Amino acid sequence: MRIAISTIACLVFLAGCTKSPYEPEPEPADIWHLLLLTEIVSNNDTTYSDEFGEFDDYVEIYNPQDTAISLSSFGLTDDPGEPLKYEFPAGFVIESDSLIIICCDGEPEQGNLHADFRISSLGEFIGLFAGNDGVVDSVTVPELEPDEAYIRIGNEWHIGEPSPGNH
Ligand SMILES: [Ca+2]
Ligand SMILES: [Ca+2]
Repeated sequence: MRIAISTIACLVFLAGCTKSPYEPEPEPADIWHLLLLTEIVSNNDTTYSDEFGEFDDYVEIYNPQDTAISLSSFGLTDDPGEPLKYEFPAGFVIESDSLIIICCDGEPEQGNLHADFRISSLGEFIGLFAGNDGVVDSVTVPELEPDEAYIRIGNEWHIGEPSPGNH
């Protein structure tokens, strides 16, 4: 029986390897900047508190599209090798022209929009991924002082005043 199973597994593997070299690769989904990272605070003393009154690290995300976008299968991460470190809740939608805040507090038990990682105030990569389709937006945050924000202005990033949930 063990031999039979391994033979089947081998055949399945071989079938996967016999794809014609002349078939075009599927086009990658056009997801770059579908949504934008707009503001990151990694050293939050008094800027923004979550629903428990805690001043946590946070990431602000903006939907610049004309339509609402479902974040099912999207992930937020501080590790490019683990795109889905935080997975958005199934069915979660970001409305058109709207901003959302994800608390990066390492306290996923506090609710849907709490990621299981924190952002180093010394600087760190932050990326928004569309499942396995690739990166939607990413930035390397520099070292930040208390209550400084790393903010997107157009396509450039600057250290500035935080405006959580607002433009
Ligand atoms: Ca919290
Ligand atoms: Ca903002």
